[in-house]
Amino acid sequence: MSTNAALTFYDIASAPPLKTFAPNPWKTRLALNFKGIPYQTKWVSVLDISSLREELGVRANRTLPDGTPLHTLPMIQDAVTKEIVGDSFEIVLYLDRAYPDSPKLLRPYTAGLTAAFNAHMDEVFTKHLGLCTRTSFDPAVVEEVMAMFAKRFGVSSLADMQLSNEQREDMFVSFEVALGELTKAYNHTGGTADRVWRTTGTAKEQTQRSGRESAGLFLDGEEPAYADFIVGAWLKHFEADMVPKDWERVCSWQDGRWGKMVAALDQWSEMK
Ligand SMILES: N[C@@H](CCC(=O)N[C@@H](CS)C(=O)NCC(=O)O)C(=O)O
Repeated sequence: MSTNAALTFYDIASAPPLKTFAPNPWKTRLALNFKGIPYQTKWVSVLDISSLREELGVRANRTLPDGTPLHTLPMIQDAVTKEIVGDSFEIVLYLDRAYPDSPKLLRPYTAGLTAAFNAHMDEVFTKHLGLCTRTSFDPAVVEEVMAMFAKRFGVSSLADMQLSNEQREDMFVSFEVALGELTKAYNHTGGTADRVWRTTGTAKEQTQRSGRESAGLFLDGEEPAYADFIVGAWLKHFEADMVPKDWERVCSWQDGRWGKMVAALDQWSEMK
């Protein structure tokens, strides 16, 4: 782990050994590694994010339903430019601007489109977070963290939010459908052709699948753009916080696309 890089990346501390697990910090980790920018990680307890941001004078970028500001990570601090950026998408804009000689995260004229895609993916994956039944938070703080989340959701304990087997099964189906919709973007078919992702069902549906066009593992072929890191970051979160057999189920969908994609992101996943 480098300790004297100019750029500091603040990530949420996991259980030891420290690793990225939360989706938005994953977006930044993948982006920094892809650009090859030297950096050091500062691991922050989720309970200390507010005090850290307040100390550094970085405003909250999320608001809870009751209007309370919600302080989050990732955040980066660049000792060269003296800038501190505390939102994963703003970090991308900053990195492409401040490090113009490194590979671009955003292709020309795609910032707005990618921002909309980011918001959409956050919504799609957040809706299925109930399938993540493990947690990567440090056991030393996990009880306090769960109590904080329960308070946020207005329940006395997160156990009150546990899904029944039937609800869980429905959520799996909904998640498979949602990732099927996303597969249409990878296969460049537009928005109507369900046959491009249905790998199960009647024989008729299966034979319809021939003739599709596949772009490859990433949205636009072999080279990833930031939009791929958005999807990859969320997948990595599900991989970390799902029980292995549930993650394997996700990996079996859509011709195994998601497991292959996560494996392809390994080269930009190093914890520095
Ligand atoms: N819009 C922000 C959202 C960041 C965010 O929601 N981060 C989560 C982790 S993925 C967080 O720090 N949560 C702290 C908490 O919920 O207390 C960004 O893209 O950076």
